[in-house]
Amino acid sequence: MIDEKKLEELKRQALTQIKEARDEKSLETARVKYLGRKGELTQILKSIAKLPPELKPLIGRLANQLKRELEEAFKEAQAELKKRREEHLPGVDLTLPGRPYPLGRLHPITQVMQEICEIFLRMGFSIASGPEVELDYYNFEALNIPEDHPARDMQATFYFAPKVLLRTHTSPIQIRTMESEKPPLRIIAPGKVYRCDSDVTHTPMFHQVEGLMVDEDVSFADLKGILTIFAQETFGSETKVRFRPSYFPFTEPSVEMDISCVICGGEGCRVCGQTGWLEILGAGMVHPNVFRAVGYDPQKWVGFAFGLGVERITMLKFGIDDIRLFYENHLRFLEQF
Ligand code: 2NM
Repeated sequence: MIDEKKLEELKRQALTQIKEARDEKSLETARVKYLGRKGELTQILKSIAKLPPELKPLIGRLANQLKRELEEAFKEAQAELKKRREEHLPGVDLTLPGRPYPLGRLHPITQVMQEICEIFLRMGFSIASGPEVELDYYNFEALNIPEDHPARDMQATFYFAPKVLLRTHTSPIQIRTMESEKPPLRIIAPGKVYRCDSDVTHTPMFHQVEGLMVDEDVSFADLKGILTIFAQETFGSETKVRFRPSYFPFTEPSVEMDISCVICGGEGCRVCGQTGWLEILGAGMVHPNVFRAVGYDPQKWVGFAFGLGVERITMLKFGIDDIRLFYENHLRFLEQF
């Protein structure tokens, strides 16, 4: 039987539960428990019809008043919880995916240097390395570069002391390797080199890959074949090559290799200066004086060597017109590779 005391007890319970609800879900559970279709107060209101007539007016009035009070209390509690939720998470959409971590990557110069190395590794060459601070002997003398050669000029070379300098090419690596290893030999020497030079096409530090093959029966045809494969693997199988006579103190004969222009395909454009050709490397048959310097018998051994600038190859591969972009380290430039 419903009486005033039961209604008072129900009210106390419901208000306690409303006050203790810490989130909107538990508040809704409480609301359903008392005011839902099968809720405790709803059941009471339905059963009023069955009460003795003398009790109906009082209990009916009290029960309906309690219903209004509880509805009001739930509404207030809901508004409070909603307000608190919005204060703690101002405009945050927790269903959005998280921000990805920015991934690092290899510098374009490193990428192209590795690519070049891999082409020669596939042709049986191994990688050799050596110091960046070199002796005059390894950088110049053993390479048959005479005392009065312009490359020896203070203007072009960074010196620490009269005979100690920053290597101006990676050829000293080849000299050191020949000193310590017996032929036959097939090596490439990638690395940083330094020249006192700085403008749109020159930076004081740049990267080279040089190569050297020594055996008893190496010919100029081997040089042409290997460097043609290199050009076609690097710039595409349609790439044409040509060799022009040149001069280096450490090779005889010496050549420069051109490839058909990567931009116009040989038609002539601004990049190739209307010639249809682009110079990409120097090469030649190793000079007998270089073999003598490392103790190889020039009557027995022959070899070819070549050298290329990695920055230039990278610029041609990706259509970059200013070498300084590689060293300014703007992410919007670097992220393109
Ligand atoms: C070049 C062009 C031609 C070269 C020669 C040697 C060595 F040590 F074997 F004699 N190393 N690199 C060479 C030859 C480099 O660079 C344009």
